[in-house]
Amino acid sequence: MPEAWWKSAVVYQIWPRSFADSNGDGVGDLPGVIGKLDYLRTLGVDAVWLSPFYRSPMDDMGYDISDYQDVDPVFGTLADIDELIAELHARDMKLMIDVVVNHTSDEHPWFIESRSAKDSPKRDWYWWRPSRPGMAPGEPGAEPTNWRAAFQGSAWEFDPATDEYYLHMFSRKQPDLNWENPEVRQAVYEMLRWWLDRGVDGFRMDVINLVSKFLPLVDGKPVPGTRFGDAWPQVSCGPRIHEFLHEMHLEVVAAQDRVLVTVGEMPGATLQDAQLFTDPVREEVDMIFQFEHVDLDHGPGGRYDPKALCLTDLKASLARWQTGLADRGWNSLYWDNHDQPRAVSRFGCDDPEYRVRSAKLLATVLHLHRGTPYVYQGEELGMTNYPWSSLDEFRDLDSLNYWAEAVGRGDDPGKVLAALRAQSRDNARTPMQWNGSENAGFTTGKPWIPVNPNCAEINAEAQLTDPTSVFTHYRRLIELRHEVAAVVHGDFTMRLDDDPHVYAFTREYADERLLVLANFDDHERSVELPDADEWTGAEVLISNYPDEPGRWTLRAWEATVLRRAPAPAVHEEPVPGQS
Ligand code: TEU
Repeated sequence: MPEAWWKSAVVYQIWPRSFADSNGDGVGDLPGVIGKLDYLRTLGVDAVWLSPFYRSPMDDMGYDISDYQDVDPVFGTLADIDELIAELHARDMKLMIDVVVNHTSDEHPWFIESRSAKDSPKRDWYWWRPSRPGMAPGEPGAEPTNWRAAFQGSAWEFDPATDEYYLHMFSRKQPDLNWENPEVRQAVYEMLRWWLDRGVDGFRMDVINLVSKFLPLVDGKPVPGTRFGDAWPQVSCGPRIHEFLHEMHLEVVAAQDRVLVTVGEMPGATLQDAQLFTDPVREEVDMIFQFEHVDLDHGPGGRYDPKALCLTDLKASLARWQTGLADRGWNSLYWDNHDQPRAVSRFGCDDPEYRVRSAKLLATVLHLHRGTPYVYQGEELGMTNYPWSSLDEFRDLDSLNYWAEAVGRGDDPGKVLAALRAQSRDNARTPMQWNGSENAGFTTGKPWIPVNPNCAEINAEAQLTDPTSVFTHYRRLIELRHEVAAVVHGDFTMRLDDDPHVYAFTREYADERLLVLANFDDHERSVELPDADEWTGAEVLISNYPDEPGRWTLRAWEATVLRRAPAPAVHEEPVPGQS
């Protein structure tokens, strides 16, 4: 097999609902995506990860699928997907689709059949349980376990048709599939092979570490402020997870004669888990999306209890993953996706004075790590969080459910809104800012979610031809990954571990060495490296200041990458008389 192409690739994530609307209905669609492929070619990315476009009631914006083998009419048709695959391949880009197989929609025919009767042939395709012993079905507190769903409330929904409950780790419209049943697994593998036959090049697997649960299902530790318990330790990376992923690899991936890419989204997975999941000899997945670094600004109350990020924690975390997967396995690298607030507002500074600089700094730091970088739509423009001012602007069910829960228990609505402003997933979901017109060039109709008013300043049209733009900086970073072997393969060493403001590391490959220096602060910071002398005269590979970088005195949000050129080859003079 040739070397895995995804090791030197940069992947671009498209969340189709907010990318580009071709028909004026206010919702992004597949023809809209196809119309922007030259933009992606200009950026230089190698592959697209396309978030769900399948038939769906859209309770969770497409992560609740009612037909895995069709396109939702709001996004287009199967013919559009075929065209997208062909147009991507014509531009030498790959397509990774998002597969959501921990759960289906409650409107999927499998679930409709399953819920119809206790003796339905598909009953066991989902997790059905009677009420708690001694309690009447449907009575509050009679749920089979005390588990809380990721989107608040109980993880069990009572179904009066058969007087039993079904499990849903996310919304009640997302019942969990029972992977213990081999028929379920075979149905999933068959569906994935069908997509490979259509030409897709790989899969991003939604919450795939939840498909093996610890049995029996038992109560979790109480979650403060709720009447529920924590389900996570019982459903995450259960005893059969490696077996299931290996089986999926054999049934779906190994049979192909081309190199595919698989990435498992795995909230709660540890580095030790990742070392197993991504070890190539185990044949499970190529890489995982881990959450450790994006959970560092969560307080004791979780996502909606945000606290300031401590840079030394971030450095320690990412360095552990770099080192931990250095010999076996592979990292995925990301700041942003459709579930996270915008990185520049969260880890950088979205104040106009430092927005561009800090967006470039974050990009530089991430793209110089070892692993496969993921760019989320709009990140390459330095798009920011939205200035939310009232609840009616939000669309995400997680945000709306959190509001209902928190305000319902008496939390101050102002405080709840502030938490959503910082942490809502809708920050990532406002429309892509193509130009400075009223709807940012996203739609000619009424956008399904508000457009960020800063599209007048932050938009693709203005940045494409500007050599100082965030877009141009990303483009150059992507080029570096393709041109400089040390960026892809180099060993990673964290430097200045305890410095609270400066993120510094080296990459080393053969005789090529890179030094990355980044100041996460609006004040000048100086750095002292014991081997500073060795970098005298080193080439500046990329920097976010236009003039000669400060080197050992870093200005506000300055990021620089230095390259020590390989030592010139020594040519030995042939000794006369010897051949
Ligand atoms: O996300 C899984 C996940 O655990 C989170 O990132 C989730 O957004 C968070 O718990 C909410 O607070 C995946 C998808 O990426 C997400 O969009 C889906 O909503 C979720 O699975 C269910 O399919």
